Amino acid sequence: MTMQVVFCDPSADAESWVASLRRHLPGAQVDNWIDGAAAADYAVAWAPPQAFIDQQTRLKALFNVGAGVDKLLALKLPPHLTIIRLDDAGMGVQMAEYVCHAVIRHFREFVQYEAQAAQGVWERRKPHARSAFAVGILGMGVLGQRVASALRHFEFPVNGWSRSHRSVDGVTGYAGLDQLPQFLARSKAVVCLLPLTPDTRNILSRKTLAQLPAGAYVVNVARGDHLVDEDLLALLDSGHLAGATLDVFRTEPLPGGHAFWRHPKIRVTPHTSAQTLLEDSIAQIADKILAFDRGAEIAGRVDAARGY
Ligand code: NDP
Ligand code: OXD
Repeated sequence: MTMQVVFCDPSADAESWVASLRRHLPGAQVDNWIDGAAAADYAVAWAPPQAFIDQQTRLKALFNVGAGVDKLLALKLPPHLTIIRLDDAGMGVQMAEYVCHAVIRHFREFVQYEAQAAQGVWERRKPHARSAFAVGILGMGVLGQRVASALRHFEFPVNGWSRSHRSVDGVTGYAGLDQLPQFLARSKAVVCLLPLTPDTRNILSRKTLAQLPAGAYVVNVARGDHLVDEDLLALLDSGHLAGATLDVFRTEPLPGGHAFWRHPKIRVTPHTSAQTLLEDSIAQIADKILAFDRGAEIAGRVDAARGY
């Protein structure tokens, strides 16, 4: 029987994605989903509508075209649906360069140098001790580990926080809520790379951000709902936090009137820290579909009960 694959991403250029899937899976029948389409064996989808899930009743697995599955898990899914998320697929290196850029920009005081240059001021600022500038990464999964290794390349001390204990070369590991206060107190910059789950929603709040050392810097590249916007603004305005680089927001696009756009200590980018790359993603998904179909073990299985 010919393998049936259905693609569904209402925000994508479906023609290009379907064409790439067809190239990588020449033996399969690949179609873009339309309402009422026949049920397929495998789905390749990003943020599909509930009707897609309700109609695709015989899926052997759904391949999520992204690392985060929060939007997918917010749907009503059949309890035993196998979900596989993207595993790096070219996002790790992008995330590493984005986070290193944000951290180094703050650590090396480029903002201040730009202000000086605008005034024609030639003045060296006193260097900061790198060994005293530990960067804390919330979420030491696929992307967190890639970012950690890039930061280590620049010889920053790195702290990592995860749900379970993880031993990562060159990283001081912390796990669970019990160890979150120590992790925060020892991190001069904090980078959020957690999945959005009931346990991690609002994790960057006044309570946690106030536990960072005075003058700390915040980078959120995970999901907007991790951050309590008003709490960040209050701690920036009180002077406890030095600044923030934000790539993700509760409402995207970030509404025109949102205070983040104009705050002098906040830098905003449009959910671009690690973009999903068509060819890398489809190559990975196609390989995994074939492996799954022959019964082989594959990486990136989502545990829906855990939320990631
Ligand atoms: P992984 O699933 O590989 O890693 C998740 C990490 O978070 C793991 O280390 C996990 O701990 C940890 N974690 C989960 N829940 C908790 C918790 N309650 N307490 C402490 N630690 C927890 O995900 P990825 O690294 O692939 O991706 C991370 C997120 O990045 C995605 O979910 C997505 O939201 C975001 N993202 C953003 C992009 C952007 O462009 N802005 C692009 C791609 C992803 P443990 O190791 O113990 O399991
Ligand atoms: C993802 C994203 O989760 O693009 O992959 O945010």
